[in-house]
Amino acid sequence: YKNPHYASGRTTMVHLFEWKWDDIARECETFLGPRGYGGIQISPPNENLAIWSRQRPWWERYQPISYRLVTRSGNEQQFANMVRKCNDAGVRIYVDAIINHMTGTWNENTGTGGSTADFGNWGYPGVPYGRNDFNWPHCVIQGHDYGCCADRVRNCELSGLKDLNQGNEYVRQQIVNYMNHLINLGVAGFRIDAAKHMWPGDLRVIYDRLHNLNTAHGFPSGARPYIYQEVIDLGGEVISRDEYTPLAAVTEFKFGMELSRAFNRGNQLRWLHNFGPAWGLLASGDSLTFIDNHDNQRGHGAGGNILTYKNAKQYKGAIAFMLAHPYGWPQLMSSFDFHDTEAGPPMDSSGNIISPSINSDQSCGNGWICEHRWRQIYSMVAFRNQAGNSALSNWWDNGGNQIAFCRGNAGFVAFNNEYWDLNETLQTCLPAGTYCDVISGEKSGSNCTGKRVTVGGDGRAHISLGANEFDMVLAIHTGPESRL
Ligand code: AAO
Repeated sequence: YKNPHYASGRTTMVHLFEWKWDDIARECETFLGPRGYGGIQISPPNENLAIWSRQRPWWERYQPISYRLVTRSGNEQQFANMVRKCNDAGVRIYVDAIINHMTGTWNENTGTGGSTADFGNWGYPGVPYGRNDFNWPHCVIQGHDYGCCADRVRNCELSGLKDLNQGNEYVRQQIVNYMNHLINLGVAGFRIDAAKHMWPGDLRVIYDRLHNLNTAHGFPSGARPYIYQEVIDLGGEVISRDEYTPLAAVTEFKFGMELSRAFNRGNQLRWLHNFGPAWGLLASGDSLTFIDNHDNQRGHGAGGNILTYKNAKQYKGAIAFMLAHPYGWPQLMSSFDFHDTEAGPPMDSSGNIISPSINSDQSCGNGWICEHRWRQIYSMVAFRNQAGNSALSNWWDNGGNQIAFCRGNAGFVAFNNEYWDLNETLQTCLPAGTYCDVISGEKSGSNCTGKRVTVGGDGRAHISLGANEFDMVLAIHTGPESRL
């Protein structure tokens, strides 16, 4: 369950938060496939409660009302079409699976596909679930439970969301049926939402009943779905991520927290020389890595002081480090612009999501940020693909916030997070030649629109990164996007 089954040479996925299936299908064909992206985490595809009383917030999608594939993102036919087109473009689909719970209690009770709920009786006829399918007696997780009481964290409700009992055979089978339906439609894996709130033994039973990936979508025979479990573990709680790594991969929240701190100048970049398990991070192959996610970019979930698109220069620095560094399986965030932390995606007055528009410079409009379309970000996806499995080598630092390193003989990257310029001749490890920096610009025919770097026969090159430049990163590699 720890292999993403990316198409060959691909390494990185992006969370297209609240995107519609038709838009994702187009994005796979026109941008993500050609640019070397490996996969997409999609918003939950199963029917959720439509919460009009809160102006259709983003978080209504974390309130399941049935497993029918009907949401604001689209219906089952659109879903199937998206998966087919993305797999054909070499881009895998990973589903955000909400299997810990159903909705909370609200005054309104109709879902995005017309299913209803009878909250007082724990009734979800669209599945169907009834009172016996939930944990009993009824209780709600309190903040201090995380420090003392694993049984309460797993058997009580997460903020009032009706808590399914995955120890119940009927419940397990409904969940397995839902996930297998998605596998049959060609998805490559799952994010397991709120995994901390489910018993590892129950999750193991569910995972082991999942089908192999669908060979008609290009997966090798016998391939198991990629599973990464959302377990927030910053230390100090009774439940540890280590209870989940024997099952499948885990979201590593310490990763983005530490890199946000460093690129926010709360810690010197030079200390990153041994970033990875030496910092208390999971083993690399177990670790789904990211800077921000849809929760902590807006103050939900864990964290605080997480870098996001709102601090663009620092954020792009942290993202470049994530993508240049060999540790983990990286995931990028692709956001819609927000000021109100509860607000849903761009939508019209009927609640329909408004598609992103694409500007002439490849960026998005209509309220969508599309970090994955920022040159400094997609260029580093190509860098990571080019670097492959090569080890980190030739670490250099100035004793403070200027660092540089190589990836085998494939890539070289430098960072300047000081208040003064970086001007050094450094060992790049690359073959002699001329390269375009893929951060300040790109290759255009036989020219560079940004900086040009000349690597000598000894592998050394003069590197310049001004403190006041638009970006704090310089990156060159042996792929066709950089080598002249
Ligand atoms: C909404 C409303 C609620 C309402 C509820 C029911 O906001 O007012 O009661 O509906 O009707 C999302 C939103 C929720 C939303 C929910 C359903 O974030 O606001 O509730 O949809 O619509 C815990 C879980 C973690 C979860 C996170 C948000 O462990 O799994 O809370 N994340 C996922 C999704 C998320 C979604 C759900 C789960 C539910 O990614 O989008 O919720 O499907 C500690 C614990 C964490 C815990 C946090 C927050 O974290 O460790 O496990 O996360 O507390 O309760 C420091 C600590 C850190 C600590 C943190 C916060 O950073 O180091 O450990 O402080 O205290």
